[in-house]
Amino acid sequence: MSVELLDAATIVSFVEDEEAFNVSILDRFAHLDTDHDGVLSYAEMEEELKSLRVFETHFGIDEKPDPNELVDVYKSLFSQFDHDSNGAVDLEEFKTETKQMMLAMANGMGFLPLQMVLEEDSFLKKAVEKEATKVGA
Ligand SMILES: [Ca+2]
Ligand SMILES: [Ca+2]
Repeated sequence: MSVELLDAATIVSFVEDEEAFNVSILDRFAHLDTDHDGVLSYAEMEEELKSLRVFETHFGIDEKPDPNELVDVYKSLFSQFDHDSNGAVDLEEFKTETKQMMLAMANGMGFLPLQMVLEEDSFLKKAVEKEATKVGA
């Protein structure tokens, strides 16, 4: 985990660079798919869902939720990913939903950069790193 400064433009440019975004999605998907069956079960998605929770905490939605409520939150996030409700998230669902969530977040951020605690290998962290290389180049 590290603390990074993140703004909406960084997220949007990361998501809109389709080639780089697809590579990150594939990477992340492969990492989460621990039994290598090509889809993500709820248990496999849990890690990702927890990192998504970080967003909500930053936006001030239930700061200290009780564990039971958290399970409900994860389950509803999972069903958001699972578009065809077959109990598993495939690569296409993962990609579409991740993109939508990141764009929704960018919309909610406005123009002011936010300080966020980012997990290593999370999409937001990758977005920040990508932006940093661009600035450095
Ligand atoms: Ca799997
Ligand atoms: Ca599905």
